[in-house]
Amino acid sequence: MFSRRKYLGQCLLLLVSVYIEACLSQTSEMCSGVPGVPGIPGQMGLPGRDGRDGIKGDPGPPGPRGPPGGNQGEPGRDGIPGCKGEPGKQGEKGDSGSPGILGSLDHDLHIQIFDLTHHISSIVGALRLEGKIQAAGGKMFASSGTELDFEASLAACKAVGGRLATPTNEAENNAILAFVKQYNRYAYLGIKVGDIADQFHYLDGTSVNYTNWGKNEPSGKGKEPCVEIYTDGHWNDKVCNQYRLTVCEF
Ligand SMILES: *[C@@H]1O[C@H](CO)[C@@H](O)[C@H](O)[C@H]1NC(C)=O
Ligand SMILES: [Ca+2]
Repeated sequence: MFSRRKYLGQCLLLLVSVYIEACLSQTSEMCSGVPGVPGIPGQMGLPGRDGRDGIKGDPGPPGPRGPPGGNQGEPGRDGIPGCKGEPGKQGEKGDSGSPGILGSLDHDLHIQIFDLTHHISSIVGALRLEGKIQAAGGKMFASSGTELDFEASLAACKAVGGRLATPTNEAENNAILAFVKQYNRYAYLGIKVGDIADQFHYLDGTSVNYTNWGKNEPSGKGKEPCVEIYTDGHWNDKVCNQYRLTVCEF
């Protein structure tokens, strides 16, 4: 009995000491044991999924030259300019250009032209007021008041930069008529018979597009190669050596 109880006591004591030892190892490092041997590494896992695309890399070096026989390449750039050539021969003079529009002119020039135009129209106005000038259809007519034969009248008008008065419509005929009435003298016109009798032309050879013949005129049948204007404005073919009022146009 005694020995069995003694054995149980020893067992109980052992249990208590093991328990205390276990409790102490949980609360103090002092109680940790020697590290164990490392385990065997595990097997390699499955490959991961593909990552996202990276940024574009630099271009690689040029490839090797290809075999001959390819298509011709683009033309190369121009070379260096060559030496200056000999000057060419001077060309013929061109036609003079048309006058530019006023808007493109210098401001001062514009004012000068304006003043000039004003002065000219003032002079023309004063001369018209005195009956020295008759204007019609862009032409101006004037008379010396003197009487000359046809050739001398032509020369007199040319000498002052004009032409012998030549009516191409009723307004111009009336402008000439004003001087004929003013001086009460007939005047020669710038119209003459051509190579064919009774065929009258302007002095530059072009055919007439306006006539104002009097009754039964022209009557000369080529014997009266010049034309005079009466004081009623009608025309008559006439010999050229008479003295008639000189009327010019400008
Ligand atoms: C004849 O022609 C001129 C210019 O060519 C013109 O000014 C004139 O008005 C013309 N006359 C007639 C009657 O058509
Ligand atoms: Ca006649």
